[in-house]
Amino acid sequence: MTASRTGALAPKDYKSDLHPIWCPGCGDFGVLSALYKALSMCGLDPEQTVIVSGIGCSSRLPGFVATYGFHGVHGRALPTATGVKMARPDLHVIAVGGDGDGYSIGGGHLPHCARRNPDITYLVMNNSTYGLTKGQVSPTSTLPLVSANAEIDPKRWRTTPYGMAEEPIDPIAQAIAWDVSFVARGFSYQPNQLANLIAAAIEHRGFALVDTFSPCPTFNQHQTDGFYKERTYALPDDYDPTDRARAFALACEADRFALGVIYRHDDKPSATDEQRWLREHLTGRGSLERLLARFAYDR
Ligand SMILES: Cc1ncc(C[n+]2csc(CCOP(=O)(O)OP(=O)(O)O)c2C)c(N)n1
Ligand code: SF4
Repeated sequence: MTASRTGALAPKDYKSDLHPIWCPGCGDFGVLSALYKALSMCGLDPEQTVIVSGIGCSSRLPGFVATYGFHGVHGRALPTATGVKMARPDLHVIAVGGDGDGYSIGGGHLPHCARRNPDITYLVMNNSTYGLTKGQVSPTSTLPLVSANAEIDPKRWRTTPYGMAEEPIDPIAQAIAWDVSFVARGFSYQPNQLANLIAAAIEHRGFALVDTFSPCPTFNQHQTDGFYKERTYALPDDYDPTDRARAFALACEADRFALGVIYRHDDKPSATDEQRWLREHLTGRGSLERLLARFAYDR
């Protein structure tokens, strides 16, 4: 590894020896490059950093970063990452994955992670499809009900050739409703802005979600980079992310997607801090010994 001018590691120093095997044009390349930059901006020590994922194209990401990594079970990135952080609060823990992994099979973990508020960053590469399993619709797909539209190739949506009748979920609105303590949205075609968002999420104390539009050109012919370029806009400088009602209203905007830090609740106690307090408190009072003594018995 080489040191940058500031003495910190440069983005390229966080690259592993593995070259990404994503399709040409996959949005996940932009997310990976933004993550390298954010790790460098935050000056994270690779030996003190763990990246945890589930299963999916996006969940391959830990292999491409020269930190510790854990490629786990589909949908279980958050419980695994929480376990790592609670066992080793000194480490920086980043969970990554897709919208199927995070909002469908693993969706039940999100509200509880929000309640616990562990000090971890969660990066969701939202391509609105199941890329690795060849393009089924996902919980964030907005494929129209009837796919007569020539822009949508039915061969690419083999499991839903006539479109889809279900309403998509909105991960940003859900996260705000659950009081996730840092909620941001990025776009993989704006890697510099995304790097700033990821760096802010890493520096946030508590659970931070960065949902990123990360198009899948191979299987999602509907939510393409052009689709998001037309519909996204940057939040103005005077936007106040601590106003929860305003953030929720913003998340509910139809066909218009704000990019930036949409909501933050900085003074929400983090599970990491609570755990430290409990450990110190119990140890100080000798409660552990008293607890163990209750199990002693005379033969
Ligand atoms: C328990 C379990 N169920 C289903 C699968 C099959 N499977 C693997 S990846 C995946 C979906 C991946 O989609 P997403 O999380 O959106 O990630 P992407 O590939 O689009 O990045 C599924 C259903 C699995 N590996 N394990
Ligand atoms: S299938 Fe889609 S998500 Fe998977 S690597 Fe290819 S472009 Fe990326």
